Amino acid sequence: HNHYQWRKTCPISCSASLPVAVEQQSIGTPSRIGALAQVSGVLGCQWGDEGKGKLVDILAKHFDIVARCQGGANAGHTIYNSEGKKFALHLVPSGILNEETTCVVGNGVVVHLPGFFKEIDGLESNGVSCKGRILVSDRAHLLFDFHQEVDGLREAELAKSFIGTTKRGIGPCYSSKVIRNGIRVSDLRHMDTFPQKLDLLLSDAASRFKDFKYTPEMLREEVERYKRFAERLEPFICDTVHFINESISQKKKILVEGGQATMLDIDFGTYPFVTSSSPSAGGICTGLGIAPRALGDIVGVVKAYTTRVGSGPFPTELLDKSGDLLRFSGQEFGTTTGRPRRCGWLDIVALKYVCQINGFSSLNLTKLDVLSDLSEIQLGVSYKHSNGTPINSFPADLHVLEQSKVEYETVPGWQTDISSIRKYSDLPKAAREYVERIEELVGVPIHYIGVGPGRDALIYK
Ligand code: 2SA
Ligand code: GDP
Ligand code: MG
Repeated sequence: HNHYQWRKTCPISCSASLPVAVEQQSIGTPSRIGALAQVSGVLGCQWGDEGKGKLVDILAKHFDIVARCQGGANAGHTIYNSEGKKFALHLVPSGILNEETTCVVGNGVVVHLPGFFKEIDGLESNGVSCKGRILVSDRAHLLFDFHQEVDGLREAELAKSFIGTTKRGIGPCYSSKVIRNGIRVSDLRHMDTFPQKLDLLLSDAASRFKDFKYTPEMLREEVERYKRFAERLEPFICDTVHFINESISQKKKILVEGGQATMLDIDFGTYPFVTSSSPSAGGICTGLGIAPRALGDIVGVVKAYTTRVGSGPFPTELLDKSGDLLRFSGQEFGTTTGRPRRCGWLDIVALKYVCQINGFSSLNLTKLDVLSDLSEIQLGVSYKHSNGTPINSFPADLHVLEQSKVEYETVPGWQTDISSIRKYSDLPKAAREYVERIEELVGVPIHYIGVGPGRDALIYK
């Protein structure tokens, strides 16, 4: 299908969600997976944890490079190798299990070095060789332990209106970056001026938060620690903007792995209940130095239902026992923090908004297997104001969003285990109808369907 055909077959007014200028490629069958564009991306369509890591791990063998462009160790990507061994990745891109892949941590990522080295040590001790395979941008910003402490202090200060961050220091580190006193990876090559820069950051935090204790001893210790980190990091440091663009000229294939998702985007998400980076398509360009025209396919990853961790609006949330059922059958607990995820029905209004922003060439519908026990499934297809008038686009105003009423379409369930099915035509009719109804409503084809956490549990449509 191309976008033109999709527009024609879409019964709902969905032209706005279709990027007109993007030439759609025919991709997605197992034999044509290699036909994904030279520079492709995998991005989250909801509030994170859609299963991006799994798709990136599967696609990695068709790419030379897998790159992260935003976020940091707030991300939690769970993947399984061919023996079924589980890996939870945070800063290291999900291409690492594929031995041929070079992994890039781009300029848009915020890097917590203690966590980064811990992650590498964990991978190495589990037989995954990282040596010479991970490049860290010299332009990436360093996330210090104090950023994490400040993250906690800010959340405490917000009291009942806390954001529910991962407390990984993400917001405070991007704040340092944007206010322009952040410290970058390249600064580790100038340890003479490093103490002054760090002193400025720590003094700033101490003057802002009365509970933030800062002593000269702390600075000395942190500087010593970072001298050691600087030495260890040296072989990883790279001008990744140059590397990526040279690789593009050499016709190497690059896959960009998004962290979090568009509904958590600093610009497009449910602000202020968002993360501090751009997990949508624009973040690929700013976070890696890739020109917009170089971007080819972008695959959106969307769960067959919706989950969210942390606070903020969630129009289709299920607060009753059906929400608990989804949480337990989907094992919906945070990969980084272990927090239970809020669960609800698939939100088509939000999904159409996200498709519009990102211009996806195809979608990966994940965790379809989790819905297998249900006799009926609901799709949130439109929002109305409390006075009954329709809401035509995803509202920026959280008051409007909180007071809006979701209208649902009910579709039958299939009540059969689908986890061992590998061919689209073998799925029960009701499952296929669910998939096709989503395609119809959002106007983007679903090329991949997840039916289990394992590497092989993917149906190519
Ligand atoms: P932060 O830490 O400043 O980025 O938090 C701001 C909001 O962004 C949400 N966020 C996430 N949501 C889902 N998954 C994420 N990664 C982990 C995972 C989360 C975990 O894979 O499970 O383990 O809890 C992630 N990272 C950030 C966060 O919940 C806030 O709503
Ligand atoms: P990410 O942050 O988008 O990479 O997603 P996470 O790894 O945080 O969360 C997704 C969870 O769902 C992980 O535990 C995956 O192993 C699991 N998963 C991914 N795809 C599927 C699927 O199709 N079915 C089931 N049952 N689990 C899946
Ligand atoms: Mg995750």
